[in-house]
Amino acid sequence: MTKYYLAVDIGASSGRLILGHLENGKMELEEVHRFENGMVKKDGELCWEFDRLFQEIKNGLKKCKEIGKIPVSMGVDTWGVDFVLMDKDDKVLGNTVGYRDHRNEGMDEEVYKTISLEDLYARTGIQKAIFNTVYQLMAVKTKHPEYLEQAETMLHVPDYFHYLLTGKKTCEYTEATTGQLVNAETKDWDYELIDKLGYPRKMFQKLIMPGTSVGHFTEEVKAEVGFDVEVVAPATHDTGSAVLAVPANDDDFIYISSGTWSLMGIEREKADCSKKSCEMNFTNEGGYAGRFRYLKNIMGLWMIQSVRHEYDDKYGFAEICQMAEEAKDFPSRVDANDECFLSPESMIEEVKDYCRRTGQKVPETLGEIATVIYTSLAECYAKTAKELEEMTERTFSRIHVVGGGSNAGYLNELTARATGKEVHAGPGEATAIGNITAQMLKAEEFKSIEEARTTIHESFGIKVYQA
Ligand code: LRH
Repeated sequence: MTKYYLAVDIGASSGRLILGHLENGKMELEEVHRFENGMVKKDGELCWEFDRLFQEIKNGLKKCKEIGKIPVSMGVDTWGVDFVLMDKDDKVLGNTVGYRDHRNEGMDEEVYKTISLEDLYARTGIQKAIFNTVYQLMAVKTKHPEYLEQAETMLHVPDYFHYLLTGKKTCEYTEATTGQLVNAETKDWDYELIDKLGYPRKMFQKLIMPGTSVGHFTEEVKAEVGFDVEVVAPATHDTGSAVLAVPANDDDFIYISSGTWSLMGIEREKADCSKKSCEMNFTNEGGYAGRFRYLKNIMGLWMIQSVRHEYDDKYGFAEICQMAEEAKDFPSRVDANDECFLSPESMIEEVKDYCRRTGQKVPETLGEIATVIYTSLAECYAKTAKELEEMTERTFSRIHVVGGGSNAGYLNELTARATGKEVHAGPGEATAIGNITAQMLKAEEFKSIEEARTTIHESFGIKVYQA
């Protein structure tokens, strides 16, 4: 009997339920359900719709039942840093605010009244991003102290869905590290830091590692979807799952996990929490099997997604790539890591404004705007590759681009040219594949990560772009 494993992979712009199984030594995928995601305004705050997303997860589970493919196990991965606080009756406190909301502005300064940026980095190894959980909790503490007083539990987003499915409260390690409250040395919550900042210790659940069983469906979920299944935590941080699915076993490469964000870096056994690394703003995110992802968050295709949205989603990504290519000689560039692009009212206006402010030619057409974004991203990749080489005192000969953004052929070409490195693009569903892989490793379908990565390499088409 075929053994199926189910990945629930929810990114900032869409969610998917994907079944995976092994057949003749290859991994096969089947998408059973897909739905939209995005932050919506509620009471003036940018919020996630967790109730709707949970219903979509259950809708997808029902489809598994309909097609007669009940998985051996399932696991949820999502983006990082966001969380819910729950009171003593497990009721969510306040709005389910997302990381792009403006409540975090100025919260870095609040945190630095207690601990400096450098000390925070030395303990956690996590790069400064204004939306890290550490700053978001400070926004809650400042604006809604009553929520922190009432909070009994904090769950990150994938942990929250695991809780809704099983009734079990856990905090998975890879996702937790993105919050900047986990110690890079001990790989556990940094309770000293948590105490200093005045966040209630009791709300932080015991950390579990990817591959740990969370539990079985609650009676309610069982009754609604018509079956029971074991929930196994993958690397619940989507980037952690995506990097587990990089189709290579040597170490001569840099990866880019390309989706809403571009996460560019390497894998390491030990975190680098040095002052220099802090200054360069590299992060050490916790990964599968205790490895670290040493990388940089780059604004990524969010900029293109936002522009596309402002054109009423009229054009597909492939069309936008083509329009950008037609406008390839347009000369202006933006800093793809500038905070002004995090949550602007209008991305189109922000890009134009940036060009205006910096005395460059202002793009007018969609193709011109897209080419400014793509070329700026590729240049940012080239700069980051150089910095990675400087920090590690070595060179890397190729770049693996994985995730949905690996389909952006024009960007891959630009990346190869800007970095002078071969670009290997694919698999596009790396996050779901990594999620499934963690479950398969737990079920001993693979003996090792290396075996899993060899299988992934042999199972999915990878397109090579020469430098
Ligand atoms: C990518 C990602 C990234 C985080 C961001 C909030 O989806 O998980 O790694 O920094 O979302």
